[in-house]
Amino acid sequence: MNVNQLMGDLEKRHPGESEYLQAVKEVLESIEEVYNQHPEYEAARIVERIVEPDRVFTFKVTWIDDAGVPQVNIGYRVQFNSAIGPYKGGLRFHKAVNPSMLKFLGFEQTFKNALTTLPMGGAKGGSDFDPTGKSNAEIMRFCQAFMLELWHNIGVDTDVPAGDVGVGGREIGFMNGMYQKLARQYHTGVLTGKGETWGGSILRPEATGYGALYFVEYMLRRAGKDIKGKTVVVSGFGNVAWGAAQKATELGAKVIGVSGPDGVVLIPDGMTTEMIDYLPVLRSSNQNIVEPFAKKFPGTTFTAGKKAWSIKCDIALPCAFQNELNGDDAAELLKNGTWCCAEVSNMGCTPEAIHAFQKAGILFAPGKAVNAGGVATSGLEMTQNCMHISWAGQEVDEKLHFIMESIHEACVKFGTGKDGKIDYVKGANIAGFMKVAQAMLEQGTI
Ligand code: 2IT
Repeated sequence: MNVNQLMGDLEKRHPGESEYLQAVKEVLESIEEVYNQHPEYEAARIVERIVEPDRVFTFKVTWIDDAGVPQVNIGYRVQFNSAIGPYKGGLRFHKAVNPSMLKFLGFEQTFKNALTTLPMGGAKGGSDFDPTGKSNAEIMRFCQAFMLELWHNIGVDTDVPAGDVGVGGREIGFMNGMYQKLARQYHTGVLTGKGETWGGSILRPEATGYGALYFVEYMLRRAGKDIKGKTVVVSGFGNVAWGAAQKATELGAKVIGVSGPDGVVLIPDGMTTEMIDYLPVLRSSNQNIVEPFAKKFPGTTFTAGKKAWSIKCDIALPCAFQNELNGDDAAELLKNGTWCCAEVSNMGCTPEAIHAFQKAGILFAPGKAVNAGGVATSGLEMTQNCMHISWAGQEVDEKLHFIMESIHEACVKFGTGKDGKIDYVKGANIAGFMKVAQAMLEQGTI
């Protein structure tokens, strides 16, 4: 394999799709050495086949806003790879959604899902619909209009969407209701992230954040460190940041910072239960600003225009969006003594930031390993739906622990260098890639 040539060819075919090309490049660079030891992969042109999505659906979504005015958005579903199971992955509603973003996310999802130990292929979808400032009724009408197109292409054994940025339990509810009406299919397993009374798994809302902290615990334990008493900063204040803040606090860490697009809030004494409970309230207000947090809780301070990474902390947890932590942010964190960064968002760090962390030798782990507990618990939700049962929280939590531990072990197995140091990026990429590549090889050229 020649990474430069492959990237050149891909760029010609997908010009300007920067996030997608960035995600592919990171994986190809990490797997190059191992790939070249497998002539059978080269002969089957696995790498050329694995970087292209199986298919991309694009559709118009027309809906009526509260003023009675018709609005038009674009909807997408990228079915990336089904070698190890039905397509699986979230839906993102955000104004910046475009084919590049969804292809990068679908590509990442393919390897992440392979790491979970569960049989799920990779997909992603969403729309450039911006939930900011929308009423509940507008959200409902949009979700229904979106499903009016999407329902043809999904199903319990074909493609199972879930939430992502801008899509939580409320949106999944509106979409599930419309799916059932359109398809006249009442299986509970067509979407995941459902409410507990209609097929949702206990702990699915918390799972991304909880799983991330379990992974951080395994990583710290291996490095002879402990999370107790350490300072943690999370970015964002959505579902992922909420679960991460909750579990970090429960494990004895102090969450001293949270951020939004408008700025950062410093919480000198660490988050309280009341503060953690306030995060979903703030999120569902649809204003997309974090400043009200500081207004609500005396003793915390809001700084406009600053990022979470300006706060001095031991552990940095990007929980919001791709490329939210760049080279300058990494330099600032390192200067302030941060010694661990785990991506909870997908591709939360730029290549420059990752390089800076690795060069400094601090603990760093990539999103596809750290945040895989979310989709893994979606997989557990699918299992419960197919068995027509629901597991107790303890059972789901035990399974989540087991999955995160096995992902950590896979990273250690494939990422340990000759010097004994673990490169979690390499480990996660090789472990995920090898599983999908082998599955593709055994199923022929299709
Ligand atoms: O990025 C992700 O893994 C998700 N948004 C969750 C996907 C899922 O199917 O639960």
